[in-house]
Amino acid sequence: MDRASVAPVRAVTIGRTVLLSGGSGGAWLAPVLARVLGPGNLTVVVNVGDDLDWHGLRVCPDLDTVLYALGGHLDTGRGWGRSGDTFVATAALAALGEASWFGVGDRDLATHLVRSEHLASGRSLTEATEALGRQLGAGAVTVVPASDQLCPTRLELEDGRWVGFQEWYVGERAEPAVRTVAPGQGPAASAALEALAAASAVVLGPSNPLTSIGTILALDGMAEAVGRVPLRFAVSPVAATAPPPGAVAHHALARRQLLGASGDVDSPAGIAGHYARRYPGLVDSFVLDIQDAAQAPDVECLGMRPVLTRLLDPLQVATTLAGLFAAGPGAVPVHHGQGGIPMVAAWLPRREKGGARSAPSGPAR
Ligand code: FO1
Repeated sequence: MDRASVAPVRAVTIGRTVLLSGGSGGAWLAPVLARVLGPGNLTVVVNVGDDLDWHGLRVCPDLDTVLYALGGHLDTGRGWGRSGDTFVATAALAALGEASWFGVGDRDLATHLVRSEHLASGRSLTEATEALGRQLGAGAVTVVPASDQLCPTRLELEDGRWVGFQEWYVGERAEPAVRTVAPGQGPAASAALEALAAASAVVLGPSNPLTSIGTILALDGMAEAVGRVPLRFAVSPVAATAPPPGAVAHHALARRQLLGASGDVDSPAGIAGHYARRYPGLVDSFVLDIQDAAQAPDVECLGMRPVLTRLLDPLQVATTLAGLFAAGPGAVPVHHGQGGIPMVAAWLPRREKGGARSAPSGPAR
C-alpha cells in the first residue's frame, strides 16, 4: 500500500486495538486503521499457517505482506512481495533444476535471509518480526506473529492427497476441491496474548475465515483471549459488488473452496454464519458492505450486530470501526437512511425503560 495515497485523518481516542490478519486483507486495512487510531494503539496479530521453509529459509508470507504494506513497500498489484522486485534468484534456481512454482523476489529474499539469521541465532519469530518491522519502517504499529512456532496449515484434497497450504494455493492455484482444513497446532505467541489482554477492541480482519483467521484462533489460548476482549468485530472479506481486498486472482476461489469444505457459503451472511457456528458468541458485531444491506437481518439472526459501511474503502471501514470503539460496549446502532440505504453512524448507549441512558454493559459472551 502506498502510504502517500492515504489522506490524513483525525485520530480518535480509544483504547488499544488488535487486528487479526492474514496477508492481503489485513495489509489493506492495517495502515489506514493505524492512522485513524493514532500512534501506538494498533497491534496486528498475523497468521503464520502459510509459513514455509524454502531452501533453508523461513518464509512468512502474511507477516511480510503486512510489514511491507505498513512500510510502503508492498507490490499492491500482486498483493504480495515487494514493489519493483525482480526474480533473478528464482530463475537461477529453476535453471539448477529446482522447483520454481513458489517465486521469491530478489528484494524479498533479503527479508527471508535476515529473518532466518535471527531465528538461527536463537531469537523468536516475535523478536525477528520486531527487528524487521523497524528496518522496513512499519511505524508505530506493533506486528506480532500469531505463534513463535512453525505450525503450517495442511489440507486434505478431494482426491485424497494431503498437501501444505502453499502447495495447494500457489502450486495448484487453489483449483483442487478441499475436503478438510487442518490448522497447525501450537501455542499462541505470548506477545499476541498480551496484546489481546490489554485490548479494548479486537477485529477479525477481512481475511480468509479458515486459513487466515481460523488458523490464528486454532492456536492454544487464542480464542479464549479474543473472547475476553470487551468489543469483538469481524469485517467481511467479501462484498456483492466486487472483491474488496486482495488482488490475487485465485484468492476468491480459495475462499470459496475452503468455505465450501466446511459447508458454508462465500457471502457476508455465510461468513458471519461460519463464525457464529465455529466460535459461538465470539464475534459481537459484523461489518459488511452497504450494498449487502439485504443480508443484515440474517447477520442479526445469528446474534451479531450488523454494521453497514462502504466496505471497498478502507478509510470508511477504519473510521466506522473507530467510531464504534469510541462509543463502547452495550450501545445500540443508529441507522441513517441515505438514499434509502441504512448506514450505522454510531452506537448510542442503551436507553433504560424510564428514558435515561444506562452505563455501557459488557456484550453477551
Ligand atoms: N503467491 C503466488 O500466487 N505465487 C507465488 O509464487 C508466491 C510467492 C510468494 C513468496 C513470498 C511471499 O511472501 C508470498 C508469496 N506469494 C505467492 C503469496 C502467498 O502465497 C499468499 O498470498 C499468501 O500465503 C496467502 O495469504
